[in-house]
Amino acid sequence: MKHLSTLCLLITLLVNIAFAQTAPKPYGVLPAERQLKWHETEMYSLIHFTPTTFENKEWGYGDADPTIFNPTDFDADQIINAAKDGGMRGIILVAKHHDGFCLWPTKTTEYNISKSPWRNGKGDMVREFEQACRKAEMKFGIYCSPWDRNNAAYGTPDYLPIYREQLRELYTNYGDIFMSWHDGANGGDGYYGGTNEARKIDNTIYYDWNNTWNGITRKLQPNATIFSDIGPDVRWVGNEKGFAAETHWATFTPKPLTGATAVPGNVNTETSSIGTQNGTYWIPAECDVPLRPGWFYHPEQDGKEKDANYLVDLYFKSVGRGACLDLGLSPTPEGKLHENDVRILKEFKEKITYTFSKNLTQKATISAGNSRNGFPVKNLTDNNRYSYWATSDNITATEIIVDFTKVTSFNIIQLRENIKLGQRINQVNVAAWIDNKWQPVAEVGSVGANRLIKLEKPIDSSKVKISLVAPVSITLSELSIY
Ligand code: FUL
Repeated sequence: MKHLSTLCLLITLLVNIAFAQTAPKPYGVLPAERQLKWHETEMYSLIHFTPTTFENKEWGYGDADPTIFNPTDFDADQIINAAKDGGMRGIILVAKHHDGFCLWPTKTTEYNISKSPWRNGKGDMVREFEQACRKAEMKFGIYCSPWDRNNAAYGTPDYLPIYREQLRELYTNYGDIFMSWHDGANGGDGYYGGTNEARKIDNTIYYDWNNTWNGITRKLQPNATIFSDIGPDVRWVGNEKGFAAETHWATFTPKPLTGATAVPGNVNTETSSIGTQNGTYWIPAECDVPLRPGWFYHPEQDGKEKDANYLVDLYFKSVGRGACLDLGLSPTPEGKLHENDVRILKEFKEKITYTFSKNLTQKATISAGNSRNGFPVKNLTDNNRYSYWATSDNITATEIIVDFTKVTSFNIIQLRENIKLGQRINQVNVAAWIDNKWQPVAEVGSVGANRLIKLEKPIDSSKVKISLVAPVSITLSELSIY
């Protein structure tokens, strides 16, 4: 008896070894750990609040008297909690905008918060935002504008060491940041130490980004993703409307606008919303858009905020296309978010929560045309973006059938790839079993970290068929239907 069971065990072991398949080989370029974390963040907010708010402008000229920066009721917790209640998982604070005013007591310029009456010149607004984030368990990121319309040295070689020192201060004194954000607005007229003139720079070389990023950011904040129009970790989507292209590749081969080399300031952003299938680098898109018409608060824009339904639509067109949504928030001169903004954020989150409250695949029977040994379809419904179902190496097209057993109404199909293996899938066809036959209901050309397919109207059907195609074996980590 004992021998028999040992024999059985041995046979099972041998069978397992014979049929076991190794994990599929990754395809193309892959995300770094910091980029995986960024994808998981999905939604965060960019906060603009500087003397420009008090001037009721979008771009401060750099000449505002620091004494105008005097929020009477500043409350970082109110702002951060409102963002959190809107479903944001982090914020990026504009620590310095183009006007050059630093929200922290920097040693690099006199034009900073210590010259304002706020907290009697003893305040540090970067710190207050950072601490409010830590308290609310929100990620914290920093935007420090390279263009500085106040600084007398701007446009000369003396400015770069000043800017770099500002980054050093910000990356050293405020804990771990998840994103280091660099806008692309550069040069033009400004105060520049009182000269009031136009200064032009060649933004492809002036900031020497590679050395700034490799020598400072990577060293001081190795977990932060770096954002600019070209990456290196996250690319600008190419519009400030908040959406990526219908087909979005996290992989990207930046094309130069002119000349041979694509560098920050010289990239054809027309292709940025699509990316490049099987591109050279993993540089997914961030979709930035302000909640209000402008990035800064303007009282005359009260009532002109995007409403919750509009935001839900943007969510589908950004997060739902494998990108992230960066929603701009702008405190009022009092130093809080306007009640309209707070309400809209809350409504937005409620709508998202309600939309995704009942995943119909949880109770359905799922089968696949092919399943690689060790990578079963049950991985598709375990709510884990990195566990996955996969096909054998030679299978590059197959189908998954979701059987609800009874007629069920749905209008959203959600797919996720395990992007640790690259972005593979390039065709998805969805069909529903209606009138005793498969009828096509949707078709998309990319999946990536997340894909939301929203049907024009709800469909009543007992079965759904998802046909998938990739240049290599197919892998999918999540399949949900709502
Ligand atoms: C742009 C800036 O010029 C705007 O003022 C704003 O900060 C936006 C987020 O980035 O490049």
